[in-house]
Amino acid sequence: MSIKAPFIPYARPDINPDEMMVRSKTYYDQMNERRSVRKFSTRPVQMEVMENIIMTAATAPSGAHKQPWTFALITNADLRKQIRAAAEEEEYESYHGRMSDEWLRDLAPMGTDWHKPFIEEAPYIIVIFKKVYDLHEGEKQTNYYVNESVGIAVGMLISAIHNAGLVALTHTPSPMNFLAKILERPENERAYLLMPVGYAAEDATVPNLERKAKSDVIVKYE
Ligand code: IYR
Repeated sequence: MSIKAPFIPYARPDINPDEMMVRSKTYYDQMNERRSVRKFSTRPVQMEVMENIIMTAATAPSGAHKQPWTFALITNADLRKQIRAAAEEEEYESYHGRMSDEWLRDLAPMGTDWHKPFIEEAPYIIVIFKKVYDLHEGEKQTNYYVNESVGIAVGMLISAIHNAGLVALTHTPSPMNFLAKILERPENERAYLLMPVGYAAEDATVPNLERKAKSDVIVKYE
């Protein structure tokens, strides 16, 4: 574990209220530009950029600081081919019977289907694994709030990707146990999400969606 000293002083540099206002608005405007993209360019991205993005995600808070995650960063063509084939097989079944009519109706505006070419086209695939428990020298150790912890880390991953000028898709092939098998992950790891990362294809489009208004998002108790 990574606690070095019992407690150490901590302070953030003081930001004056005007600058705070500007920063909060600038960041909101920047994040409000983010969109999930389903068509990727094959244009390369530096490995170190990807490492920085992932290490940003790994600064996330986690239950008892257990950091219950592994980020598989995949460029290997053969693995991508296998992952795409397995994902498309599962997704074909989902779109042809496993998903309810209501679900398919709700998804129709997103223009999704069972084809997942982005798994081979994007320069990187990140598969995020949650560690349902830790394994230390063959001994099981409990992790806490694993879904919350990994969800927070993925949120931070998405912001880091957007901040770097790249795009991503939160892809949830279902079921996704094939990922741990193909990537030969240890028994304590379960796939949480698959995320292609890179540049949007030049002809990429996104659905013309609106986000909820402030009044629909925030309920104040003053
Ligand atoms: N997992 C499928 C279906 C899907 C489900 C939801 I909810 C989405 O927001 C998008 C897709 C897929 O990835 O296509």
